Amino acid sequence: MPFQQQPPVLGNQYEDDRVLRSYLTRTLPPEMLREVEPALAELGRLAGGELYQMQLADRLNEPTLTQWDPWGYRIDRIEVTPLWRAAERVAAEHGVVATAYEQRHGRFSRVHQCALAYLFTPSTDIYSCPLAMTDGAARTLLNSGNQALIDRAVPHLTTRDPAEFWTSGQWMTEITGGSDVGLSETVARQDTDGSWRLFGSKWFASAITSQIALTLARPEGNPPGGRGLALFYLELRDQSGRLRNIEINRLKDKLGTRKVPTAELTLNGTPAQLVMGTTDGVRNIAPLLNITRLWNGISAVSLMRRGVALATDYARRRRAFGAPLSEKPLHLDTLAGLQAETEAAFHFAFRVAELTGRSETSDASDAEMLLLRLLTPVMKLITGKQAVAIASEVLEAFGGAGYVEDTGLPTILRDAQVLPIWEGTTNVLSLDVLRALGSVDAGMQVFRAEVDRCLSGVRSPKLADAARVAGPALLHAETWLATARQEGQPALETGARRFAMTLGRIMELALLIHHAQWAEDHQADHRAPAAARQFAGSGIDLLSDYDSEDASTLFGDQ
Ligand code: MFK
Repeated sequence: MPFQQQPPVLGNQYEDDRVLRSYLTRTLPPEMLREVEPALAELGRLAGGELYQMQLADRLNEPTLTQWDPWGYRIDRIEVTPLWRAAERVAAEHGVVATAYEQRHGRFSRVHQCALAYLFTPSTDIYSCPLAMTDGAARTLLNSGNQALIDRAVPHLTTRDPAEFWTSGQWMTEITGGSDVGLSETVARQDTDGSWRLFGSKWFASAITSQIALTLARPEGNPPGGRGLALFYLELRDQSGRLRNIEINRLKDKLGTRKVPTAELTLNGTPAQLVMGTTDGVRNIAPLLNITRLWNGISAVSLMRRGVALATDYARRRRAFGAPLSEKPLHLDTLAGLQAETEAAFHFAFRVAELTGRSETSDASDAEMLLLRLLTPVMKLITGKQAVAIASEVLEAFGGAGYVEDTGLPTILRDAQVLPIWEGTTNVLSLDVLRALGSVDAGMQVFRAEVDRCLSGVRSPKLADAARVAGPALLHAETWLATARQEGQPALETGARRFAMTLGRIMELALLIHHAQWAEDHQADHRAPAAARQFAGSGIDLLSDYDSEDASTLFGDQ
């Protein structure tokens, strides 16, 4: 019988996930965990079973745009793929957005929702994109206090009924740039009856199948820059289903996220409503950005987890040089590194979920609000980078099979590559970290307090060794910040990415150690401590051996 390789297999993605289950056991009240576990197990079953099989079968399908009907009418109809149609229904029915707003478990509702999103995401080809924006739009409208819009849209955005469920777009990016949003050229004109119409174009409008969008436009006469923009709400279609003075010019031909219909749009007098005030659109849309950045992190760890789950299973099925890969010390060491990165990223993303939940129920102290503001961009930028690196290693762990499209593996890498780009690139978020820190020391103080909280209960000698890596790295980051502030803005900006990524790795290490000590004490688990030790040895201080003048020397005139 000729050799036949067994493919990797996924089981129930909740039941098989030691890290998620252990984390939820530590974090949630026991009665709440008992209540929510059946729904998590059901979604885990779907994610490892039907949805995964559907995802593999859907591989070659892509969304289509039909701009004209046979009689010459402009219709701009988008068809999404069968997987995406199923994903919308599953997402609504399982409350992947709704859970955060039903508030059955107060501040823990956000953790519960993120656990659902984490299970749902890797089998649904970035349907997390419209869900993230929908969640962000619901939060932004609720924060805005605009009762008419809240009554109109939020029940649809947060329902479990697929027939009533709406998704939202987030149209910020214009051809002038996706980062420097203050350059936006879309104009808002007010009619004599007080209503508003938008004129301009949007260059990267993701998941264009949404029913509503939040967008930015400059009311005529407003000054340039982000402050002169206003936040608008619009509904894409009229009652007969026609787009309301919106033309979809084309769909983007992207490296990954191929199932997401991302469009270039022209707004030709699109009716829209002000959400809150006629200025400060960037500030007013920030709640949406922070929620989608949380989703970005949850998506990053979920893709990392998927890749590592497949690579780990495959290592047991693949023999080379006389033994399964799972018995080869070097292969195991590689997998251990991937697992440690994934666990560290997991604890960081879910810590931001916890803080978000506290902020949404007014449980958060001022210090926690500041911590959330600081950790959200740090978490987004570090997990995005980790997801790309881990996805790349996962493909390598399969050898040539990881490079072959119909294994489904290359999609993980392509999709992961969007995570450091959208919702703020690594550099833009590094600068946002400086913005969040401000010019006083309060930001670094809450950061240090969080690290201390995590490390204060460490008793296990091996974990204590890992914890000792965090202290010097944090001191170095604090010293760097103080020095760079004295040197001025160019020095601060030059080192901002190394600084932010160092903060990210310090926080991941601290949270991982904190959980590992708990898991050792309460679950006799020696794997979480092993992950913490691996991670501690994998480079935490990225500011070391760095000379701020190298960049200008390399790119200067001489
Ligand atoms: C898988 C899940 C992921 C979901 C994907 C969804 C797909 C959608 C695809 C996309 O739409 S990607 C495009 C997303 N775009 C961005 O993330 C924008 C990236 N650029 C930035 O974040 C820039 O830093 C920013 C646009 C905010 C710069 O604009 P400005 O006008 O130069 O900012 P400025 O003047 O510093 O800040 C204006 C105000 O907003 C300030 O408040 P004040 O007016 O009170 O001083 C800031 O403090 C505040 N602000 C800015 N960012 C904030 C924030 N407040 C809270 N949180 C933030 N993150």
